[in-house]
Amino acid sequence: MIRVMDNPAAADDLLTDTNTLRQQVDRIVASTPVIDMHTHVFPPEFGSICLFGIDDLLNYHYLIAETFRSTNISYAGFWKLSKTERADLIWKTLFVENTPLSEAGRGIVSVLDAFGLDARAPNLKEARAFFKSRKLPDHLDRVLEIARVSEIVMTNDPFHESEGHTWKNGGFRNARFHASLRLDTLLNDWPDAARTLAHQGLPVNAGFGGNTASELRRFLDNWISIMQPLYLAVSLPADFKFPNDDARDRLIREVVLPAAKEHGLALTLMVGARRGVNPALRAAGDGVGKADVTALERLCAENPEVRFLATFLSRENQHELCVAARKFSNLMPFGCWWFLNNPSIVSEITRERFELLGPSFIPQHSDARVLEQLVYKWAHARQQIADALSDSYEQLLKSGRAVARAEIERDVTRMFSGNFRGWVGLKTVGARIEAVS
Ligand code: RAT
Ligand code: ZN
Repeated sequence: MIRVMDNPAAADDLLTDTNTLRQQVDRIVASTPVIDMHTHVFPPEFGSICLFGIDDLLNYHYLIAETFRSTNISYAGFWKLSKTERADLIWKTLFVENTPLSEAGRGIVSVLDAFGLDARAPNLKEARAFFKSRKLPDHLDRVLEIARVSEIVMTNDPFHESEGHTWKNGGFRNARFHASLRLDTLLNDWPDAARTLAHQGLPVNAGFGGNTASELRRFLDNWISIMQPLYLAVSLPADFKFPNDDARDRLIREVVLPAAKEHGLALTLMVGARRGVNPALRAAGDGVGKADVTALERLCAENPEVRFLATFLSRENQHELCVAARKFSNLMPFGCWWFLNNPSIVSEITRERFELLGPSFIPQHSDARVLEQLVYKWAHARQQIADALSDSYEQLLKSGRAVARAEIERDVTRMFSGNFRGWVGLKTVGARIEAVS
């Protein structure tokens, strides 16, 4: 029985009809601006690594891996092609000769549809002409508007030369973009990183001799002041252990955690990638492995003053991650990462998280690499989040508690931006995006 009179102020607004409830949830989830807290998208100031348009969209490593399943081209033959030729081959293989049933394939269809382009076109002539005609700053605004993304967090690795030029020339000015300081080269490729730094004149060595740890702190401090990142981040292999008897453990304890504490920066861990399972596929050649969530629990337990954001790549780790988050309030689960970013799995994980964590998690990040991917990644994720949320509210209604529209808005805003804002201490409000009616 629904006791509407217990809260007279909200009684008029209570959604006791399930159809109306679902319509409201759909509308609010579709229109609430989101902070995309992990992407590989860059603003135009970053030059050639700011990817956009049909050729970059089709050269996405998700689609490259799928193309090899439906053609006989050799890896070497494929990589010899130009970007345009690869896009033509991917289009022909996945969209003309086959039906684009996969999530990455459907994503291209959603993007083309959003811009009024023909997803059944025999070639890329029309799509190329369209994207060529777009002025990048206006196009960026339009994409963010369609995707209802208010702010974007980039992935910025100080060892990546492609970014160096922009940072050396004063960085970027687009207030909707934020940096995150990525530590993959430092933590996963330590001998190489040590060599590169020594080459740059930093007195560090792979054996941690001399003042290596304090020099690395200086290196991080310097990049923190240049990038002003919202968090420090690293992707970790499926066999990541903590504690462990390796260089990564020392770097985490002696360099990364002290830097996080001193600068008040959250540490983002993305666990479960198995890099280079098939190196011939290049960026498309990484796999997935089940990781040990107890490593994350120990990090959270030993460092209560550090806020951790965590996502796991294996479906098998999702339940353990939820349980870990119930134990540690300095742990924020986020996103359905990479191979998990498929509607059926997003639905499953989001429902599991509602049941175990209520609204105290970040449901999704896009991981977009190409600007227009924001359009499909967010449209598709929003559909699953809205369905899962509607079902949760409906169950609540059946148990005797209706929700009001304002409460739905509060919950969705919390999950789409509030949890992240609070976690990383982000106060500025990005460009306001009007809600659709
Ligand atoms: O999801 C992806 O596109 C992967 O290629 C990786 O970039 C992953 O997201 C990462 O950040 O390491
Ligand atoms: Zn990523």
